[in-house]
Amino acid sequence: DVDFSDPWAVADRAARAVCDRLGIDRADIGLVLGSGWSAGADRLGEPLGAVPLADLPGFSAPVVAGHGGELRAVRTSSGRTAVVLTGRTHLYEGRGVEPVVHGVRTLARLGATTMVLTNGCGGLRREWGPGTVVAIRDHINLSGATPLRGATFIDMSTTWTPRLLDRVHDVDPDLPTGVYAQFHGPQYETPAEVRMAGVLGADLVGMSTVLEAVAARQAGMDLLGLSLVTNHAAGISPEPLDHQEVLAAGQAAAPRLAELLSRLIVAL
Ligand code: R1P
Repeated sequence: DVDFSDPWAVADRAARAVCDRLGIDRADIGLVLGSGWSAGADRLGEPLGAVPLADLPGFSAPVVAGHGGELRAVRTSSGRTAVVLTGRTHLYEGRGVEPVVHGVRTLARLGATTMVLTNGCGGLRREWGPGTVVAIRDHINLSGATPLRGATFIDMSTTWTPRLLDRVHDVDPDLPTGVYAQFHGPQYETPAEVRMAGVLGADLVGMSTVLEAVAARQAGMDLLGLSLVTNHAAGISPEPLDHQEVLAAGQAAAPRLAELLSRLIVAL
């Protein structure tokens, strides 16, 4: 395993490896594609190349079914370079918090100033059925972790960049916004935990995204978050939760998600 005692040094090494392997010299936009979103990588623009995540310093192959295992570079129709991670590392994998945010830090070192984080999640609102896409307006960190060390006091009052939310609404004026709460996982939430999250102001529950958002803010990046509601959260739905259901909702929504991302990437 890589030594993350200096996480930015590992990010520098990974960024150099990306440039060497893909023949690019920088990135403008970074994207992380979560559960349900990986098909979106195909419609973002002209492919510039791909490399298995496991080949890059500090990265490893995704363990979650439905996540892709590549870093891809794409030239968008507006002439910008987007670098896409088709999978992510989760806190519950037990490798610590540094690998969870390593993708965001690598993108920051590549020069990306805009980060798009996507995920599949449980929904607390009955009116948001499986397949609903929700733009993240704010978040709650229930993971018990942070990627920051020491007295690193960063402002989180506009973590999810309002200007980027406006751009999303230019593309789809009807897209709802919500508050995402990150649990540690990997067990799904209990009905009582979901009720707690709702009382605290959450609309969405999942096991990713928030720690990456903290790292992106530390790096000064603008941030957009998109959640695919794959199921109603525990207690909202009477059905037991199952990752197969998450995968099926993602597959069903894939063409719509790809269309949304392809329009967004030029609007950002
Ligand atoms: C659970 O079904 C898995 O899907 C979601 C949850 O966080 C969890 O890993 O994955 P993403 O958040 O990476 O989309």
